[in-house]
Amino acid sequence: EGGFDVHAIQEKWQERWVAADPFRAGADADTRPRKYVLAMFPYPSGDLHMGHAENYLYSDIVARFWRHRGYNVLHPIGWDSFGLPAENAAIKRGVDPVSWTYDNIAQQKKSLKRYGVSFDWSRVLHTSDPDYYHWNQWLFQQLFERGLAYRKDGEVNWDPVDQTVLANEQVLADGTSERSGAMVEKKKLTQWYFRITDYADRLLDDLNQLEGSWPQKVIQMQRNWIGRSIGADVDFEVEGREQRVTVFTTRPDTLHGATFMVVAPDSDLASELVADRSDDVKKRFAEYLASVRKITAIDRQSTDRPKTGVFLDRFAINPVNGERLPIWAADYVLADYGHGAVMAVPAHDQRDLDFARAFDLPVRVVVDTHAPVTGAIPVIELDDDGVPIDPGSDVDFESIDPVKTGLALAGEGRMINSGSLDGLSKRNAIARVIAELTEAGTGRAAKTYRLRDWLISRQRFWGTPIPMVHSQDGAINPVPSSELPVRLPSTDGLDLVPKGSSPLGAATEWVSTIDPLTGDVARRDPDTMDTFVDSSWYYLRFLSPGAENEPFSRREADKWGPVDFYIGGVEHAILHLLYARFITKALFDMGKVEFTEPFSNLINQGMVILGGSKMSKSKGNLVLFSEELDAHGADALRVALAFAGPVEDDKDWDDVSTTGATKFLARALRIAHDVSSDTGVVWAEGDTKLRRVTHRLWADAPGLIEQTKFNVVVARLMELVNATRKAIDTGAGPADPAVREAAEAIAMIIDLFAPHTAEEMWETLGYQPFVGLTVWRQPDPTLLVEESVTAIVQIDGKVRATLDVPARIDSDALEALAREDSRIVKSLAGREITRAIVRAPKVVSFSTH
Ligand code: ANZ
Repeated sequence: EGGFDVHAIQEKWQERWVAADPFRAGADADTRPRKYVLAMFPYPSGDLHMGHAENYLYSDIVARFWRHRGYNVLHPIGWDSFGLPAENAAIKRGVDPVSWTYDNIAQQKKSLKRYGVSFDWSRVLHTSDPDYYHWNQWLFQQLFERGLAYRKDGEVNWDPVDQTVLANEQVLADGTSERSGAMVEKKKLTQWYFRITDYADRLLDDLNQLEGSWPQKVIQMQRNWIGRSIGADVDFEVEGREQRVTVFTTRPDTLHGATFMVVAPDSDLASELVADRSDDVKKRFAEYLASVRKITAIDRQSTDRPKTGVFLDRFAINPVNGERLPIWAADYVLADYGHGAVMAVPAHDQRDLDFARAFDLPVRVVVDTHAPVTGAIPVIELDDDGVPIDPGSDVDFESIDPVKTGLALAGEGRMINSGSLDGLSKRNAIARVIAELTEAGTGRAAKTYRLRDWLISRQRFWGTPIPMVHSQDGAINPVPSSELPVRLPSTDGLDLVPKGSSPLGAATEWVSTIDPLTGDVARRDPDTMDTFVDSSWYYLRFLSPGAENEPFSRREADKWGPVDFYIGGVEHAILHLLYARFITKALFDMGKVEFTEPFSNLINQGMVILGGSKMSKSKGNLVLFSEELDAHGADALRVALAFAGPVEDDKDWDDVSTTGATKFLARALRIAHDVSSDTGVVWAEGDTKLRRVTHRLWADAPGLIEQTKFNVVVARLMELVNATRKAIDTGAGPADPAVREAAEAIAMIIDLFAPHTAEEMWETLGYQPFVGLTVWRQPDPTLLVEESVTAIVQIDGKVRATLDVPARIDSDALEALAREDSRIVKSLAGREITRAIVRAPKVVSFSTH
């Protein structure tokens, strides 16, 4: 189409790029300022799809843009090549995971090269290469030395289909596995964890630095995930027991309203509390526990499930008033949040109220939610259940009694029935009670997080071996650093089908080793690391791709880090970004980097969808990248995608027009052919109208790209191409310097979107390659001043005034100016205008009869 051989042009420039390597990041001697542009690296599961096409287009636009602004740009690419798809293919089809992975990588590399992305190909990494995962092992041991990697016995999420544990983050809201879709089960296992909770406050507080540079939605998702609650820990004595029970509460102000205590049935505490009770109590508890184990955590917290529970035949003592509180076990209290126990305040907490009503437990109001926040302290009397009977005000307490209405009083008000707290506001009551508890040694201010430690052990074979050895006496020691990397054994002859323990455990020779400390016979840890470990620091490895004695060089990290622009899908809004932020902070604490946040700016692109729905392999509606490249060529695909809409929006592939893009590119290229190839033009002269269009684009393009309004820049290029064509055909003609100036601007700016076409134009215009390395021109300010024209104003066919107006004035504004003009007002002499014909910007014609 358009008379140009798109594929020939594409191949020509790709060969030249390979030969000259123009997009390699500048070395030390390069004095230009630096920008580090990174797109999330792909997973090598088969061919790339249009979502990748979009991702790498956007990072390429940004990378090319900063080069054109005179920066030394680092734009690397690698592969996130460990993980389940290779493993599942190996199991299903009996293929070797190594060749499956590297064949797919080769295919994806080929597509990205054909796409004309300006990567620095000298820095390619694959996380499944031993010289990469070596440093995962190093990282693990560094964290281990600092107590940030540890083993814990605990309830883990178990995927019964993939037969592996999952991080909390991999369990979806409906309780299914993000990977296999199976309903996730709970299982007790000893596993390795990274202590990300030590960083919870920093991970939360540092989000403030990212405001305005990261999508607000992502910041909010991270905040919610970390989920910090501020309140107090309160210690309760338990009758007949040495140890106290501690509860976490966000409402210590309501402590006088506690009427019972609830513990999580699946907590160790619950088992301890029933251990010395009667057989009957023990039996009822055991039955209840068995029924609870079948319910997911999500269902357990749902407010509309009927409340269930068992009385444990024990009593706790309220530290502020000595009251005896019956202790129950109920599933609405979770074992792994806070301390797995709550002080129940049914008057002010809905779940506690539902439970109290179900089991007929007392309810006591301690916050008068109708009291004015200032003024006298209300005096309220209580009935036997502690319910106020005489409000002493207009409020009809019957109508708000939680026991009758079933509605907890969650609002703010003044404290009542609370001893020393009476009359205080919530805020002051919280402060007072925390002071009193602290003084008495029965409580303290406390924070609780939703965030859990990061479970990193996986019972899979295509991942980084955990670099630890277990000796027969149970000691666990790191493999000496001189023996790293611990390489994966060959999977030849191993039964790879998941069985709940790592298949690597069956690689007998590999597993048996020697304890580095004692010299005794020992076993290697057979588990591998979660692949999110690999991607938590890969952006640093790109800085020192060949480093043999360290994961990356501190000097290079100081020069390039952190990443200036990080571009990828919103599906990574929580896990990957949180882990990368955590590991960056841990590396900062180790003195390995000087920054604490890995990604200064984050851009989330929308999805490429098809016919309104998500593309997926299972639906069979994947649009394959390599096929689209064959059909349309790289540039048309790139322009069509860039033009399809705002970066963050989903783009329906049905609406993306490669035909329009192809025509536009042919028009641009034809302009280069039509103008003179004399590079020595001076363009102070020439068609001013066209020059204004060119210079307005020079003025606006940088800001538009920085705001990621890529589609707007494409539209503005289309405007410039059309204006140039018009000047060639019906205006100043092809020899006009302004036409050549416009053609050069088109080549330099279109390079962001259509680099092959841009290079071809540049060469046709008589320049040496590469246009991709040119620095953009500055706009001429005199050409940006709004052009003005003279408009005439007629009354009944006679010219009565002339006006100096902006050339781009619209009709309404012009008519308004004309009506207000004093000469016109005078000429009208009170007559009424019956008709106005306006042709902006030149003529306004009024009739008065
Ligand atoms: C007494 C109280 C009175 C509470 C009141 C709330 C309102 P967030 O904000 O989610 O952190 N809680 C504590 N540990 C729990 C657990 N393991 N499982 C279920 N619930 C638990 O919620 C904190 C509140 O949730 C705590 O404050 C506690 O109930 C409950 F008017 O204590 B509260």
